[in-house]
Amino acid sequence: MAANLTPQYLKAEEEYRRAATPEEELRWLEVMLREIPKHKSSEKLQSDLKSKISRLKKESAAQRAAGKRGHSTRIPLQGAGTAVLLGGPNAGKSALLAALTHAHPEVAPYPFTTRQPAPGMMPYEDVFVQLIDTPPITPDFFEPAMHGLIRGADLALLVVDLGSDDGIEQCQDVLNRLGETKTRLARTSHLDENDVGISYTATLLVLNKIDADGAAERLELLHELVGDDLPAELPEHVVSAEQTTGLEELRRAIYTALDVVRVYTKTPNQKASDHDRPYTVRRGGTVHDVAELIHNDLAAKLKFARIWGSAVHDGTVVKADHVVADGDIVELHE
Ligand SMILES: Nc1nc2c(ncn2[C@@H]2O[C@H](COP(=O)(O)OP(=O)(O)OP(=O)(O)O)[C@@H](O)[C@H]2O)c(=O)[nH]1
Ligand SMILES: [Mg+2]
Repeated sequence: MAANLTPQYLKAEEEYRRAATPEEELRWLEVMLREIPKHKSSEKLQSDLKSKISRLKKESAAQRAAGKRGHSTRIPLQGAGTAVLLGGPNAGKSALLAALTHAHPEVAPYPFTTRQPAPGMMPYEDVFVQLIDTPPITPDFFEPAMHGLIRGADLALLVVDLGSDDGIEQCQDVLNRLGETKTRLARTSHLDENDVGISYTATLLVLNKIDADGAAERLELLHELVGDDLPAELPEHVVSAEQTTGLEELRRAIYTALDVVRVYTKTPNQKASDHDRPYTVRRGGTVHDVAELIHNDLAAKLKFARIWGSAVHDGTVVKADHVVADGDIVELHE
């Protein structure tokens, strides 16, 4: 990618990667084109962006003429971040949602039990992470709304069924099916170097039903396939949704993968912060980002902040661009 990309460009790129509709894609591509530094090393990227923009404009004009509208199911994003559960039929996606959250999805010993994406909130220490259960992906069945869900999520959990001899192949089917689209899975979330239209979502491999007969042998077989028929780079977590084995580690891994920090706010007259309700911002986020979560106005009027935390002396006065650390208590002054 071109050097010297500005924070504004990178932010637009992140929004584009997560776009769920052609309109959203177009909007952020235009911002990317406007913000890209105009020099020799970015020429290829500039021309890629221009051709993508003109193609999308043609497509949406054609759709309008045909009276069609882009479809997407938007589940309002909540909590410190969102992880989407994916996998073949019967892998245990709904059982995992039920074990990790207070949601009560239907869990049943036959395929295609789940028909609609459904969210639940997973408690982790003093925050919540949104998990979204989804219908299965098979060579013949791929709900179109899944694209937007996967792109928009911070993390994907690819669930593999170690309780059935078909489980590994069904996982490969999911990866192959996604490989035919522009929505794919990888170790980290990013856009493709050679085709900015391809969006990768960070993924954990969740190997479920380790309690089942023959699961240990299937796990060994799976390890033999990693690197050839399965991507080597995905971190794996061996669990049993039914017996809750490995679920605490999985919870922590999900939260850690979101790469957020928790910040507690207090008002100048308050002695202690309201420790029950932290705000979460991406690691590297600033005091300004925290203020924006509270109110846009507050962010605009912010003069300075005082911080209590591990990286600073108690009550240190900082400006809006100060990078916050996990556990910081922040007092905002307008
Ligand atoms: N032994 C064992 N069985 C499990 C485990 N997790 C889920 N199951 C069983 O596997 C079957 C399928 O579970 P679901 O959670 O409905 O699977 P799903 O992936 O949501 O399936 P679809 O919605 O059809 O895609 C059910 O009979 C569950 O009881 C587990 O950890 N161990
Ligand atoms: Mg299900």
